[in-house]
Amino acid sequence: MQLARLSRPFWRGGTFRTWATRCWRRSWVNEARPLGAMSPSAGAGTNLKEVFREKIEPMHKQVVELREKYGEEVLGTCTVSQAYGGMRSVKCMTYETSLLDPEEGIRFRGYSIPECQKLLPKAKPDGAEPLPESLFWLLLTGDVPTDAQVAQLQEDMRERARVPADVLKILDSMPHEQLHPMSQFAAAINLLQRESAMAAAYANGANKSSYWEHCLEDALTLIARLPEVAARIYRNTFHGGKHVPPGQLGDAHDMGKRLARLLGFESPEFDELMRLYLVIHADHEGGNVSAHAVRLVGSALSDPYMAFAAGMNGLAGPLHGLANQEVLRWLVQLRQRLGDRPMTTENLTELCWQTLNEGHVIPGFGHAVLRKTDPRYTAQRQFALKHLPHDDMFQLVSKLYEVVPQVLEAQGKVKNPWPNVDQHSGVLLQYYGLRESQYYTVLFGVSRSLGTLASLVWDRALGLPLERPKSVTTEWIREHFHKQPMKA
Ligand code: CMX
Repeated sequence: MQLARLSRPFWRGGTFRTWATRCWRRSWVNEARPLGAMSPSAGAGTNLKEVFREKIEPMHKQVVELREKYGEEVLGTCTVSQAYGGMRSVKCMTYETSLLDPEEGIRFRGYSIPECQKLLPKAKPDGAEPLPESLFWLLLTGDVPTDAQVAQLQEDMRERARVPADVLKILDSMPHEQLHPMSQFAAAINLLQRESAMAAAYANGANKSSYWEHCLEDALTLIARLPEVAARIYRNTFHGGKHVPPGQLGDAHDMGKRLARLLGFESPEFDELMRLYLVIHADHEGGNVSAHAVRLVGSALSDPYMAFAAGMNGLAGPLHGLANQEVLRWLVQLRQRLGDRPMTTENLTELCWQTLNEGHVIPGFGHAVLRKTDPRYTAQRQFALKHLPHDDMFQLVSKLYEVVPQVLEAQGKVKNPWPNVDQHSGVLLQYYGLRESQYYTVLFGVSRSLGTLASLVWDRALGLPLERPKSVTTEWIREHFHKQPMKA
């Protein structure tokens, strides 16, 4: 009885067993395109959809048991200050694909960034950075994939990758100089939405137990198409609309190299940078603005395109993903302000104070959760030390690592004075010739599709309900606490 009551939100109108039976039966007869170009010999072992399908029942079971056992336990509380203060540290949601520790930084399915760099499959023959598709596999299934699994996923993605011609035409006709690349990006995602399998299935009365399949279908198609969309925006806005025809991509089999080539870059080092970039920006647990926006909008059963577009509008804020654009602008301004003076601690300290006294934040430093240097910053620093140790801009960033935390600590209000991911990414991109900083957040967005959409598939697989927290007015707070005795 207790179990049935608790499990109701997951599979309304029945026990887990009846729900699961319905689900499996439906999935055997489903008409959705199987993942991967299934060759006769390809078994479920290399097919992402089939591998994922097997993960759902045990996960459901675990959630039901946990809710039965601990459903009435308090996970977190919310004070009046937290309600006014952006809900910092309020534990009130679950998110399966990654977890952020304030001291240690992000772990993708339990693996730190260095562990992912070591364990995930790389490009053949001599790639050193993980393949983005391998991270998607890990985020979705929780397993480190084999080379064969990644190869099949890549093949499937390549088949989905072509963006419809009329969508490209609309992108080409946008007012590129007036419209920020992130506005073009969000608009493009909404334009692609007309092909949503989830929206079509819902309109045709699909059963709730099949939502995850349509959601996965949309996630894969959208992720596969984002490199061409992103590159189109870049070439339209900054290179007079001269495009690299996707038909000429040759052996660009993985998402990183494909993106690099479509953007117009030929160097194998830049391919590696794109792979690293796509992997480290993919996911940062569930409460950040972009991930939470995707989850929130998706909870209304808006399809993955709609949900992801919402997340991208959130990523475009300067306190979130747009910080990578702001960092490069700030570094360039710092160099101008420095003029002929040497890059000493004293001179840089003075210029950092100038930024603060002008009423601005120092972009690329601080974090709402992290309390140490962001491991995503460290991964990029290691890439720089390997490939561009003598670059001027890298020298400046390295020097700021020594200076800014001291300035922010002296200012006395920042909870975390250490650098975050955005402090370093622009420096690497400009070194290889991608200098248009207004574009940087689009690359962040392409990467974030891997994490937020993997998570969205789980939301639908677990049947998570509509998000609807309770809000109160200031008047309510005044009245409510006025009537209660104050703590001594
Ligand atoms: N420079 C100057 N002041 C800063 C600061 C920085 N880098 N970081 C925080 N502060 C200030 C805050 O603005 C706040 O000031 P007020 O009390 O006047 O409002 C105070 O210090 C306390 O803030 P906090 O609790 O330490 O930080 P928050 O959780 O409120 O904000 C963040 C986190 C990231 C928005 C903030 O550190 C910031 O603005 N950093 C610069 C922008 C940036 O790099 N954003 C990218 C973050 C990573 C990402 O999402 O991509």
